[in-house]
Amino acid sequence: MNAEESVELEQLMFVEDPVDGDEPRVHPAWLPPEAFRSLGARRVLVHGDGLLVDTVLHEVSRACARYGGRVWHSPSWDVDVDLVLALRGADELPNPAVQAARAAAAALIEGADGERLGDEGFLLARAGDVTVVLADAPAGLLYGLFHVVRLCAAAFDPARPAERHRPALRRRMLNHWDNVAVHPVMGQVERGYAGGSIFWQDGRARGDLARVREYGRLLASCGVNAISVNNVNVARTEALLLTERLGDVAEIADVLRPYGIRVHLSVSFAAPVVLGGLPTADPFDPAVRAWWAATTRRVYERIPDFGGYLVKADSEGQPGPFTYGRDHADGANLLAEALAPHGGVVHWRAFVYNHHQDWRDRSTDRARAAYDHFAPLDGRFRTNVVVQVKFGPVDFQTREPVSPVLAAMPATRLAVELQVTQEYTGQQRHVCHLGPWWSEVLRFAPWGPGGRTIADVVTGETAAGGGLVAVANVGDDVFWTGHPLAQANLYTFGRLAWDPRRDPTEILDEWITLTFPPSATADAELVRRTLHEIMDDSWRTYERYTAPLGVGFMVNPGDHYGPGVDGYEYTRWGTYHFADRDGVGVDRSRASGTGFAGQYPPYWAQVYESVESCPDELLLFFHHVPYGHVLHSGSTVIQHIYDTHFAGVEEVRAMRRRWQTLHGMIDPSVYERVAERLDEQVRCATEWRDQINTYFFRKSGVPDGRGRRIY
Ligand code: GCV
Repeated sequence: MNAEESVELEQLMFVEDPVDGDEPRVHPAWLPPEAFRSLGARRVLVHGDGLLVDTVLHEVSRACARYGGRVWHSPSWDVDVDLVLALRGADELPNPAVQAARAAAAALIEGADGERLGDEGFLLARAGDVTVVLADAPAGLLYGLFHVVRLCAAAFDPARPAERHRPALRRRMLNHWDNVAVHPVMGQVERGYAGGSIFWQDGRARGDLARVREYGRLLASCGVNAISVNNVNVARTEALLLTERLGDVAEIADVLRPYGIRVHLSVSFAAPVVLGGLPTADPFDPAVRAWWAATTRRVYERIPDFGGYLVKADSEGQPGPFTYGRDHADGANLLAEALAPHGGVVHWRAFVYNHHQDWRDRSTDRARAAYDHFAPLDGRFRTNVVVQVKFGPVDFQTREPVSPVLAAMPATRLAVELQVTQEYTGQQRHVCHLGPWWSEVLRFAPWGPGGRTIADVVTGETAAGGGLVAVANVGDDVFWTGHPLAQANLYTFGRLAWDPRRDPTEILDEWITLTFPPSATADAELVRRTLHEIMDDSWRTYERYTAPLGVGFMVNPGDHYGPGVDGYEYTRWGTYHFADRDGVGVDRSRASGTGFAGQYPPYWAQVYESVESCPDELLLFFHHVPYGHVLHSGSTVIQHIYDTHFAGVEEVRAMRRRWQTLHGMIDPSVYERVAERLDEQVRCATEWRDQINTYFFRKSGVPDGRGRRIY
């Protein structure tokens, strides 16, 4: 870079240009050019070197070219600047702005318990008239830059007090359930609701990775630093990514590296057999261990910063250690041993259960399975194994208790797995902002109120902490996520993974400001207020018109969209509600049920055990009760079902009316896409209401106390 001049504007990325001659533009999500207006109008000095510093320079250059600012890279002479972004360890320069910035920051850093900023942390402070962002490593500078973007003009407020930021979690990861070869049932992206994969198409890697690069930029801006690029259900073609097709993975890693994102791979436990031609994949077989060691070495030769493996084993038909009479610690440790010399990790999923259950068998409880398999293994996993636990004991339902596994393995690194892709929460056709739900999970105190929380578990206040992981929700859709408002779930995940204790409504507010920048909106306040009104409580609205009181899984089998009250009732999947003429719900108490309630530490075991103390919203998860049972709310179960279903549909209609007030205020293509999806949400919520109410009316014979129409 020529220090004599402002940095040349590099080739514009495709946010400004169509991806392809005839294709529609791709929506910039929460990074529209306008979000950079405040930054782009300033005089900016960047000091330091490295791949991610180049990314910072590129971002600043692009913003300045658009909005009239200037950028310098490590000038050794005096320049008047508004913003300095500098690496603390970078060469001393006779540049007064950099020196002043360092001096202003020094006291602050050393004064605050001497804690260093770490690889990803940064400091923002004012030094005279200048805003200073300092970091110890290039990734910190990149996160600091995006912080300045989020703050807009507030980053330059003379009265702004100094701030230090560090991610609470080291690994903030998205799992893509993308298939390389189109799966005959699950398609290109399993549980994907936003078109095809941005990585793969029709059996091969996409040649053009511009979109992946743009994705990396979006992820870095909200704090995500790791992704896995293929489905946890690893079929033949996908298995080859580990060996023959490793080059494709390397290309993706190359494109994401400038944004601080490491690539991980889902692998098949049977790889030594399927790819290596060995007769066994037994973790105790020396040839198997040697195969994993050699294969992993080759992966690191090609991708030196490769993150590690993700494994779904002995689950829903995937191979695993049970075949060889070994347990999941044996299986996970096999891969961990191969990754350890290179600094990689294994994310080993705890989603293991019997998916060939007999619905007549009331003693087997799918909710118990993860704990039964994994809790006894606590302390047996190598330190580079992260046991990845779905947040609830069953399967990403709209409401479930928090998985008891998360309180049962103090000597194991645990990660919580969330589902950003809205498989069970409206499939990106419904507005369902999941931040409040995730936050509730992260704030849950499994040892009792006031005690340590799930956020503490994943950040490492018990064992080393395994991080936060989520199943991704993007595809090649022009809005990335199908429903434009579903972008907020992706953004919120990243921000919660950076700081799991943050208020999700505040995060949503950030997303609104970035996505609909006030400077580009006719009535910014109206837009903000309306979006909060529509989105803040939308998860609870979704809960109201779907399966009641935590019972879950009243969805259509297979695609999991829309009501199917008995869809899973007589199947092998272990997800039942047991509704009869007298009552509904699953008895999971120790006294008379499956005993699942006893998997919690004493405080919650006791709360969940009794019908009297169990919270209303989980009542049917833990108990089978008569329709006339009176809830803490004062309503009976049956009347609660009717009331919430009528209310839920009204709330969705109100969402649609509110959205209509934004007509003409925002990008017409966003307006139209959301409007169209809200029509579908009203239709589908009405269908839910009528099927659920009618089902329970017919079962119970109890009429609605308010005489509304039930079919
Ligand atoms: C990737 C649920 C989904 C499956 C998914 C599975 C999992 O059962 O419906 O599509 O498979 O969870 O998390 O492994």
